[in-house]
Formats: sequence, structure tokens, C-alpha cells
Amino acid sequence: MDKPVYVTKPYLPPFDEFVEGLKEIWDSNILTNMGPIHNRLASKLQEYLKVNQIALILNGHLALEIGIQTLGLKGEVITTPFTFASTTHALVRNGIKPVFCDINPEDYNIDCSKIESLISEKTTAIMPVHVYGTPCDVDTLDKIAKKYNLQVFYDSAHAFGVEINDTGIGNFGDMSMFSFHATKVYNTIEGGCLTFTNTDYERIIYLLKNFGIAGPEDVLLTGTNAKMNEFQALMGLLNLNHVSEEIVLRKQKVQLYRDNLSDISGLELLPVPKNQVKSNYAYFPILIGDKYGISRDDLAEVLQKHNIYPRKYFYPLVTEFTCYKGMFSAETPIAKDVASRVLCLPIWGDIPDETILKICMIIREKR
Ligand code: T4K
Repeated sequence: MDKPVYVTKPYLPPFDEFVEGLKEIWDSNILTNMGPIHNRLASKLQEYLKVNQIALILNGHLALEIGIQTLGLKGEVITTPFTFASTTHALVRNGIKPVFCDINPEDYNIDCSKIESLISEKTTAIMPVHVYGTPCDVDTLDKIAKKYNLQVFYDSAHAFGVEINDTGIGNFGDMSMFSFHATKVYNTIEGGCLTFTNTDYERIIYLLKNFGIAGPEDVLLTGTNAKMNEFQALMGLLNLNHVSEEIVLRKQKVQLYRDNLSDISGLELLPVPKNQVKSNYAYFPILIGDKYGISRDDLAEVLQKHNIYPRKYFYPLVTEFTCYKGMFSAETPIAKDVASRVLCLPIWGDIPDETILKICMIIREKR
């Protein structure tokens, strides 16, 4: 390829739309601290995600930390090692011990059948991840949580716009976090949000993201600074007008990959989303099996020689990170196996069909 092909390309609105939008910021002189564009975006996103309550945050990671503090999680939280660093870091940075549960080999989400054996008297919550945007088994998670009086905080970083039977994915559990990072299906440059149903949380989150300031002379708690600014919110407002179209395009690209890869021996693709699921086609992972003939790492190298840069999301497993190695005992053989074989191929709405066909040809020929 003449130009490098990365795992994704951030969505940008038409340049003129952004420049036009900037005028409002220049007129108002409000750059941040929950300004008018921030507030408009919050109500539009609440509608789009079909949720009762929403709070915009500076980025997805800080949203996770603020969510943990709002829910009052402590002790041990059961989670998955097959995720981005952020999920585990958010727990550890808040003094919580992550207890790692294995994933299932079908969709790489937390294996609900293995959760109960990990619950101890210190367990306060489950933090599952809707990996690659595929919904976790929300019904079983709900049953386990009710049975053991645990909270469920979903890391929905990948699941923007995903629905189950017309219900927005952000309605399940006690709280969900969405990431609006540049590399996501929907972006506000950096950004994120929390969605929840308990109305008490709105004020706590507001305080936590704004230093705990309740008024010019009143600081109520030890908050941080995690406010989304007006430039981010403007990007978000404009991108929201285009995101449905982006998801339709991604669906076509995913189909093109499927049509050209599904007959290759030794390759495993994610299952087609179930009928009741509205997918967002955020990632296109493939698993490389023995029958394929060369290893995942060798295939990644072959693609790189063609200036194509897929990513090994999520390798290494969190439990193998230098900062965590040997710290947590974890029996997660499936996660280990998937992490050693996964490769996420380039995907975004307007990736040219010829690029996908070329990638598929290289994968078929292994050279
Ligand atoms: N939970 C989960 C499960 C997550 O996956 C994430 C983030 C979080 C929590 C935390 O949410 P945030 O705090 O990030 O909102 C990327 C993203 O930075 C990260 O947001 C995402 N998960 C993760 C899965 O992917 P990296 O380290 O792979 O990013 P990077 O910079 O290598 O970007 C990947 C490729 O995208 C580059 O090779 C080129 C392209 N790119 C990237 C950027 C930033 C561009 O073309 N333009 C750009 O501006 O983490």
C-alpha cells in the first residue's frame, strides 16, 4: 500500500461544519465547564443511546474511575483480563483488587458460568466488558448480581449504539461507561460518558468530575477534573449527525471481509450478531488457528511488509503486563489462548473496498 493502513481511521466531520461550529464558541467565550454545547450534546446522546441518565466525561478512563467512586466499589471486583489496560487500571488505581474470570471462546466476553466460584465475602461488583461491541450475557449477569447482592458496572467502551431488542446497551447493570476516543465508532476526540438509572448518581458524578465544587464557596468532596470541553462537545455534536451512516458503512465492510475470509481454513471469525442485537461493527477480529499454517505473529509481519498495521487487541493479557505480572492469581486459559491468536483487521466506514480485498488476498496467500 502507498500509505500506511492502520487498524482504524478516526471519523472526522466535514471541515466546514467544524469551522462553522467554532463560531458559537468564539461568540460565547465559554470554552469548558459544562457549557451550552456540552449540555446540548448530553441530551442528544441520551436520546441516541436510549438511556435515562447520562454524564459526559473528559475521557473513557476517567469515566471508569468516577463510576467506581460513585458506585462506592471496594474490596474485590470480578472482571476480565481480555481487555484494554484501562479496565484493570481503573480498579487498581481505586484500591480495588481485580479478580480475573476467564472468557468464553465464542465471543470473548466474560464466561458467566465461571463467575460464582470467584465470589468471596470481599466481592462488591462485577465489571464485564462488551468486547468488540458484542453484548455480554446481560441476563445471566443480572441474575448472579441479584443473587449475591453485587453491583454490575459495564465497560461499554466498544459498544456505542449497540442495542438488545431495541434497548440501549447502556441500560443494563447499575452503570455503563462508553468511550468516545478518536479510535472508536463515535468520537469526541477524547471523551466518554457514564449512563445509569439511579437519579442520585447525577449529582455525585457532577461533583466528582468538577473538583467536588458545589458553589463558588463550597467544596463538598475530593473530586478530580474530568470535564468535557466545548471543542470536544462540538466534535461530538457534529459526529452524532453522521454516526448512523458510519455504522451502515461499517456493516458493509464487515460483510466484505466475511465474504472473502470465511472459507480460509484455520481462520475463525466472530459469530454474526444475533437477531435481537443491533451491532456497531466496531472491530473486525480474526483468530489464527493451527490449520492456517503460519502463526498470528507471522501473519502480522506479512501484513506489515505491505504497509498494513492490524493490532493484537488484546495481547498481552492484562495479567501479563509488567506492572501486574505475578500479582494476581488467574486461571484464564481461554483468554490466554485467544490473546495469543487474535488479530484485529483495519476497519472504518470509508475504508476502500480494494484495501479490504487486498488485505484478504494477502491473508489467503500468506505472503
Ligand atoms: N475500556 C476499554 C475496553 C477500552 O478499549 C478503552 C480504550 C478504554 C476502556 C478507555 O477509554 P479511553 O480513555 O481511551 O476513552 C486505542 C485507544 O487509544 C483506546 O481508546 C482504546 N480503548 C484501545 C482499544 O485502542 P492504542 O494504544 O491502540 O491507540 P493507538 O494510538 O495505537 O491507535 C491505534 C491506531 O489508530 C494507530 O495505529 C493509528 C490510528 N489513529 C489513532 C489515533 C489516536 C489515528 O489514525 N489517529 C489518531 O488520532 O489504544
